Amino acid sequence: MNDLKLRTKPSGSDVQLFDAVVIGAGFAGLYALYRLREMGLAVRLYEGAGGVGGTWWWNRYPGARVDFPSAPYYSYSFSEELLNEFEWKERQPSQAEVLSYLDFVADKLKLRTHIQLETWIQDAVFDEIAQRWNIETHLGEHISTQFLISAMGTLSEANKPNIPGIDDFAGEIIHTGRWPAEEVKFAGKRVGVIGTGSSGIQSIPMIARQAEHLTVFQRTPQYSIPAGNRPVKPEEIADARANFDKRREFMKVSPLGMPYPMSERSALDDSPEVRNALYETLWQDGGLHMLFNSYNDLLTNKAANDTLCEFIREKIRSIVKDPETVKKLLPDYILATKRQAIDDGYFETYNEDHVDLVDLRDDPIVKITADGITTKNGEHPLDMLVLATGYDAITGKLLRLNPKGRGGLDLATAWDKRFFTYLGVAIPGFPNLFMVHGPQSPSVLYNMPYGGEMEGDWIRDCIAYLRDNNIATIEPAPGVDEPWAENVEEAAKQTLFHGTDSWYSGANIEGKHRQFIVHLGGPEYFKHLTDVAEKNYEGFVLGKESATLASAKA
Ligand code: NA7
Repeated sequence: MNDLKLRTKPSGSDVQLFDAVVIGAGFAGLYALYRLREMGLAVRLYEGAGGVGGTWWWNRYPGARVDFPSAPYYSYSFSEELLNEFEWKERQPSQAEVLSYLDFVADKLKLRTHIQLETWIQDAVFDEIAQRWNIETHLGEHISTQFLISAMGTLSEANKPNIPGIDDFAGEIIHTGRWPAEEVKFAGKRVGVIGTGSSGIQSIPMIARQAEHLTVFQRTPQYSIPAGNRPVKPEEIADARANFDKRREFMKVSPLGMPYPMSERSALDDSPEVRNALYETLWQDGGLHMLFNSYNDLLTNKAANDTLCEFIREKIRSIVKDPETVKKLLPDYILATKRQAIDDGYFETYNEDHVDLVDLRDDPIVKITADGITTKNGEHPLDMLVLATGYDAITGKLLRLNPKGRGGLDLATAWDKRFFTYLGVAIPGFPNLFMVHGPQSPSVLYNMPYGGEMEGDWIRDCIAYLRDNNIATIEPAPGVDEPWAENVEEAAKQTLFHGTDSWYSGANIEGKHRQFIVHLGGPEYFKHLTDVAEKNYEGFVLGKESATLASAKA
């Protein structure tokens, strides 16, 4: 089967020809489009949503915002012009502000004419004779492209929980990752929220402000840190603009691609008094940087991690008044090994009389009915249900597309036993398919806009190399995925991430491989990418006889 040559679709005048097709108009897809256009390729970006923005288009749930003190750092780092011309308003920008930034970028970089919105790619098959990808959209359009770039997002395939009766609910059901553009009204309604990850924790206080009654269904209590959001100060923006180059230097060496220095001290170097005083200062300031500006071993040393766990548990005890609710809210996993949440008054919300917390570990959901949720211990009548139940993260969207590579082998079959890639950017058996933020790349545990730029640059340079050397195809050599998987595993083993069930390791989706799919090497990872390129794409098989470039024909 593997040596079978497939010509998958008849070519004809209705087939649109491109050098490269990018899927997804988030940070990563827009950047890839920009760079590939810049080198003169015929490129089209397809996006299912009605606008650019990717995850920031879909996640309009109340309270959605960037989770580290980021303005102006949760943005593209490559262009001084973009930094100088966009006026950030909040330290941790809201979903609406990030979306307006990406709209500004799409206009500024003149990307819109190359973007086709409201179009889902529903089929992608590699044609081994033409050495090109044949693509079909949900509108029935046929496209032939030499290169296919997946920038479909890591948190884009919503997880609808498999709860008996979920489709019987008579009220409105909304997933946080598919939030409608028009305002959702909670006033006068009995609302249920399932899930207390980042999305639940951000939205619960906002929903509680309006709803007549709110019931939160919690499976795992979380450590959450105050967001500490505030208007960005003019001097912070001025400083970022004045230190454009310095900021990029910092990001390059930072383990997480962040533009500020990280602590170099162990949490165990300080006395409990000194340590708690530092935690208190950072807690008051707010934001995820509490994890990195405090100590350098919170994610590598369990004893160090325990110190911050206990500090936050103590905060929960002091904020929440009802002792039974406190018990339900106290987390006991290794802090930050599940996605760390930030909040705006989350724990305080449980002091409100109209807010109830159901601990699903003691009182599990039995079924959803037309009128609400039935748990082991009772009925919870609801008018509206919010699913803050997360995503089939990192691999979900690509697996839904399920591209077919050499010999007609589809991705779901190829990844049947485990996820494998080379460098997190390519998959053996799938020539000329590149992923940005793919499994086994740093993706969600790195500054994503910056990581996306570096991966986008690598893909651009790779395509330029192929073009300059008259090479038609590139794909990982047989066997290179195994050492790469070991490399990913090795980096994870240096940390505490291995100890926790999380979506980083597929534990949130029934039947998904239990495999840690985030590369934690940070700068090491990007050095590896550069080394491979400098060695003329070591570990890849390069196929001669270049397919004619659509741009060359034009
Ligand atoms: P997460 O972090 O995956 O959180 C999902 C939450 O939903 C989490 O509390 C889950 O509990 C819970 N969950 C999932 N399935 C169920 C079922 N079947 N029953 C009860 N509870 C369930 O997704 P988020 O959207 O919050 O966060 C993703 C964000 O990370 C993204 O938006 C960025 O802000 C960063 P569990 O912990 O698995 O026990």
